[in-house]
Amino acid sequence: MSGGERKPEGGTASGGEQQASGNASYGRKPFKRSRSHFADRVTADGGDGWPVEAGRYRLVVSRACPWASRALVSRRLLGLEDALSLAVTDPIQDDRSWRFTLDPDGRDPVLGIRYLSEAYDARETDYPGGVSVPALVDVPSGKLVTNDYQQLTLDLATEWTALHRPGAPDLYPEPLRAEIDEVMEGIYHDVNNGVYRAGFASTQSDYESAYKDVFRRLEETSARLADRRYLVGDSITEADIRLFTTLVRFDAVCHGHFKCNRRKLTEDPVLWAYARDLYQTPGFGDTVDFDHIKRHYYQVHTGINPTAVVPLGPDLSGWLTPHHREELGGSPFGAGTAPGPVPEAEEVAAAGRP
Ligand SMILES: N[C@@H](CCC(=O)N[C@@H](CS)C(=O)NCC(=O)O)C(=O)O
Repeated sequence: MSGGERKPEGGTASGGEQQASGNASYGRKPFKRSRSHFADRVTADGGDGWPVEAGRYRLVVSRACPWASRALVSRRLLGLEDALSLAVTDPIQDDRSWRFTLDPDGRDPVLGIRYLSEAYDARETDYPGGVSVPALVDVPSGKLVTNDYQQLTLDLATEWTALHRPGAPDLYPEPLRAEIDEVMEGIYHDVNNGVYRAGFASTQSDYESAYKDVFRRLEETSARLADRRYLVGDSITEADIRLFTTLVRFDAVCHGHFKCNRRKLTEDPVLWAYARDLYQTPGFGDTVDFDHIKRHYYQVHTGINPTAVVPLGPDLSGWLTPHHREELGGSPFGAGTAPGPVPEAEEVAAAGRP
């Protein structure tokens, strides 16, 4: 399939069979997210052949993508910017999927490739599946190592510790893991993926069941967060990162484009304050590009937005207003400290910020 067409997630208007992307599909069948094909892990002991090593790997993301955005936040919180370099794709895929058109000559300056698919092809000839972000690429060989977004951030937190900055928080503390996993599982099914199930549903009943899951879980989560600053324990964990990446997209894309419109994020005082608190925490909001987010969803998913017109709203100014969540106690980084400023080359353009 080298060089061949790779349809983006939700990109077809077809009501027919499953689409070409290996990651997601809709037609008359319920939206189904397929599992990551490449699940090698980069670990401290290099058990899969990929040892943690400063400068060896490149993290390829789209700032539009919630799954990739988890890794963007983790990398910042853990201070891995120097050890793990970053490539940001154009938020709009073409028929060969994610591309490096934001870079000079349309080529990633480190990997020297124009399409992320070239790293997939370097790893596996005739790989038949879709190309997805986030992706971790081995710089010396140009080969994709993993596109397993679920494991990737857990490994950044627990396997990359030798390269963490001084004062990096523990995002997956051992004693809290069972609780974090349980919270994340419900949030994954009902919220992170629930909004996609609602948005890509092609039958009324699939849509309604996903919609109900989304709001039932958001209401439960709102109640949980009413008197505690973070989801688990007293500090930011992986669970907060995963909830944040959907909440920050909620009013911009999930409410309108994905028809999750029972209420906006801004209409739930607890969740809205929680999301603002995280947005204003170094390492969260400074990775978010609302311009990339809106253009990606509304222009790429032509199956559900055939005109590809991108809405001008919502008004983003509220993201910077006081949240008062510090009154609930807890401390964002536990015994650690806040990350330093965003490296200049990684700053989000003004168009993507409130
Ligand atoms: N589908 C991926 C999860 C990450 C994902 O879905 N990323 C989206 C962007 S938000 C993607 O790259 N989709 C492929 C495409 O749209 O071509 C997986 O299961 O590993």
